[in-house]
Amino acid sequence: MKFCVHGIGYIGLATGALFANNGHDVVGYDPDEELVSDLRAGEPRTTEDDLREYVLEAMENGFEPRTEPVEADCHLICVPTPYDEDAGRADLTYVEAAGRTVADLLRPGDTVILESTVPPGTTEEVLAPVLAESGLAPGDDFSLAHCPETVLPGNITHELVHNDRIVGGVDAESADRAIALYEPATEGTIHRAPDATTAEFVKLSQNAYRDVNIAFANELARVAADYGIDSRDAIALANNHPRVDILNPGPGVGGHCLPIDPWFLGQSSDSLDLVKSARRVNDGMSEYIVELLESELGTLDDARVAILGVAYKGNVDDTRRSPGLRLARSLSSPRTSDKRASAVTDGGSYVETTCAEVRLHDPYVEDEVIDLQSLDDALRGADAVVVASDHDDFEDIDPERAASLVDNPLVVDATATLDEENWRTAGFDYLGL
Ligand code: SAJ
Repeated sequence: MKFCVHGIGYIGLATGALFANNGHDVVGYDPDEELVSDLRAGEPRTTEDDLREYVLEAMENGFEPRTEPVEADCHLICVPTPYDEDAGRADLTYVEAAGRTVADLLRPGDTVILESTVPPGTTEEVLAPVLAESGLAPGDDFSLAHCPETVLPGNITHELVHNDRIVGGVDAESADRAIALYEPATEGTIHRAPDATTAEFVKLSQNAYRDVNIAFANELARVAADYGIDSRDAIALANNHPRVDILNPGPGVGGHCLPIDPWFLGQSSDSLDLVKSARRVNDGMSEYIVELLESELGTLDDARVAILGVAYKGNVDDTRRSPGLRLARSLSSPRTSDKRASAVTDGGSYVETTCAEVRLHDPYVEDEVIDLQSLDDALRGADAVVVASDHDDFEDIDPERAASLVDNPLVVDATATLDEENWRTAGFDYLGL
């Protein structure tokens, strides 16, 4: 069967490779010429080695990256759906544009599947009308379904094949057709949702559930600190119960999915409450760490803070909505100091504020815009060290060497990545969450 994948970023690339490696004839269409030429030259943009191998295998199996879309029996839409902060809504520009591209190529009997994560109602109310501009009717003349991707960055190749999937069609035949495509290519169970909107809702619920669970862990971490106990010990013990599975506290929740999907879920509803609070709790973790540092150091005035990890989580190079960068922004933005309070009380005309000097280190990230330093440069003269991504590499940092470089041996291990005992032995004040 002939496939055209619209958008060969992270998800489209992997999904196109999946179908190519399962015997289909797949074109990966993307207007980004550099992306396509890199791929054609055998250079997929990924730090995941097994995904690279999987894509290269797909190229040998005929997977063809192109800057022009083609007619196909199945059009898979895997385009980005950014969150428009100002509007507080999903930006569906790319979905609409992909829909127009497909509409120009659509033939009776084709199948169109939307994989991008979208607010409930998008397939039926946004994509279907765009596709109908072809003169063909969704459901009657061609099949249209939503089959959300659910792969975990860092483990994509395994999850692509093994995860269960949810499929919802605009009618029963659309769902049948989509299920028939995914079933032979994957090993997980393909679950039929009653309709496309339910499939969209389910995907968003999965991510909102995880965000709420992490928020609960983060709240427990703050409460545990008030009792002087270790939240991770407490959570591990609590999780021995057969119906309790609390996630891990950390410096906040980043990435393109968990911090955004709760807002997509509530986009056309006034009923978000717990989910909204969870977002606030998770976003508040950077400020919590700032307060922790302020209380340990007395003041953040010119304090040098080394943040280890600007990727949004361990062992990935993605910095979108990264907790480490959020913490850096909080530390670098001027804060009201006691001096300012007295200046105001004294009726002084100047405002004195304080902020820390932040150094960033991340061995996984290459980014021209982010000013990253070597580990030694970040640690040299530091008054505090914060670990904000659980990269495996950080487990190998030698605490003795770190102690010889810093000015003040204080470490906040927000991701529980370091060996507490070794760091304490090296002379560090070790704080966890
Ligand atoms: N985090 C914690 N504590 C935890 C687990 C995670 O603070 O116990 C933090 C991470 O450090 C990170 C953030 O949460 O900052 C998100 O990381 P993640 O590994 O939980 O998830 P993502 O965003 O990489 O991928 C999620 C996954 N969704 C679920 O597990 C329900 C993935 O399966 C989805 O495909 C992906 O979103 C997506 O594309 O929607």
